[in-house]
Amino acid sequence: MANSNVEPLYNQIFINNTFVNSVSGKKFPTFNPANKKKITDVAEGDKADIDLAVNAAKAAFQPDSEWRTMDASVRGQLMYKLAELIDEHKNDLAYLESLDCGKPLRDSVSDIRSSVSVLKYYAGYADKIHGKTIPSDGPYVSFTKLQPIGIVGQIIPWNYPILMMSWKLGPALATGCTIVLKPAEQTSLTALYIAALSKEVGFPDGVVNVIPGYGITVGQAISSHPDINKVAFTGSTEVGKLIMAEAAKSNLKRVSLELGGKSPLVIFDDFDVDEAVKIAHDALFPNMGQSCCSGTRTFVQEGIYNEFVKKAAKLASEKKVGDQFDPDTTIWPLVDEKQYNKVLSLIESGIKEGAKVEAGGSKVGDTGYFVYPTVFSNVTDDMRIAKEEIFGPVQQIIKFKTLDEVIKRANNTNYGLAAGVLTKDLSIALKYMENVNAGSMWINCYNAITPQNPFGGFNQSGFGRELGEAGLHNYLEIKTVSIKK
Ligand code: TXE
Repeated sequence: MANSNVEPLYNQIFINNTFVNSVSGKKFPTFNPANKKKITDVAEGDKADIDLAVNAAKAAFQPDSEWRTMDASVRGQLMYKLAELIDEHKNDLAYLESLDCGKPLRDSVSDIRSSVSVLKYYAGYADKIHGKTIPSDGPYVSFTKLQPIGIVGQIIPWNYPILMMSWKLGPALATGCTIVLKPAEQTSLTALYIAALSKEVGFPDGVVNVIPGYGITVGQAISSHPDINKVAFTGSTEVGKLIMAEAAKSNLKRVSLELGGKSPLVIFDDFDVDEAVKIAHDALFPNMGQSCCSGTRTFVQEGIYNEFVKKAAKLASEKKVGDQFDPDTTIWPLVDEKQYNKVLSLIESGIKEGAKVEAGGSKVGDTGYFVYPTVFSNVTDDMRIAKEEIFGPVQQIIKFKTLDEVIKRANNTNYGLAAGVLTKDLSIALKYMENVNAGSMWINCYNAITPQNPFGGFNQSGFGRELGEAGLHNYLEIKTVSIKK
């Protein structure tokens, strides 16, 4: 493995607390996107491996199993221990995460800290999940019992591999489900490492299973599996639709989807321009723009538009492109060739359709998947760069005049994941908040994502919420019990 100081390196399938090769014996490579060099080969799962993992998860979910009979408080303690162990291993995990997906080491460390917080937050919930007593009509004493939904399939993306794993494991473990998780094919290594840590803290066999592989094989086997009770997915809207169709065709498994976005960040001219430029920059460029809730449609009111564009372009141009392990760099590679080509072709479309490049606008050499931080002005709502999710470091600055106009334009999208507004006028902020369709609404800030705040989408950004108390409901069935008096 290139430049690694992380030993052992986990690159097999994890089923029943054991690392094994795939049934087919096949493997697939994983690469460092900064130099396109192979890191290692990973065991490639397929339907047969998913069948084995589901059998393990089913055995772990039997009524008399160790997991089902464990006190909920002990389940919480196990989760807390897992969080602490992840924290202890954060240097190795961060190194692997950065190597595999290209993000800088400090961002990987920060993702791991957030993941630890998410797991601890949900660990606290394990013994606080309860139903209600109901004053029902008739001669009954009625109450609800909230039960774990059962065997859950979880399919995660490559942009925040560890963090997305924690968002999925946290509520599933707290509610007492058993898990078959597929990491993205680009970034399997840290998921397998965390699987090893889950064994070390003492989760019973079959509770956590991790099957690397491709979407079309492993992902499809999860979403169509007759014995999986629920699938949770984070990824593209296109694949979200396929997963929902498979879930419907197979066994009507429950589905929660966290999909793409084209989030508006609206800046009124009563707001300090320098602060707005900084907030808008940080709403988009972290993680090379590869975030589902990035503020990619930057609407700026006409009075400050020109000044804003000049300052935004200057800030983006100051970024230093380079290796994820060099602490002096501020922009890093995209995850793989597919994303790189997608981002470059959308930049090209912006230029062709008449938007003005104020910064960047091209690739950086050919060593890795680097793209210059790009700022477009003169963007109109009908351009592809204003409509499609770019998932790269590309900012669209769009001019607007009035609140009513910008509310309509902000809602003129198939998505609805997040929205932001910067203004000193409370009545403007409140009207915007009431009328713009988005699962997260950020006023005078952006990316206020915390373990306590529910996160998820309106429209084609998906449904179901992750994080917060709401995140538990995806993993629970309500059983209503009535006893005759
Ligand atoms: O996504 P995919 P890709 C968006 C973003 C990006 C685009 C494409 O715009 O440019 O999607 O990225 C698994 N059945 N987001 O191609 O394919 C796949 O193996 C079941 C937004 O990487 O959706 C991986 O584990 N699973 C996003 C996961 O789905 C399937 C994060 C995501 O991959 C599957 C990532 C199938 N048929 C991309 N096909 C966000 N919401 O944060 C693929 N997968």
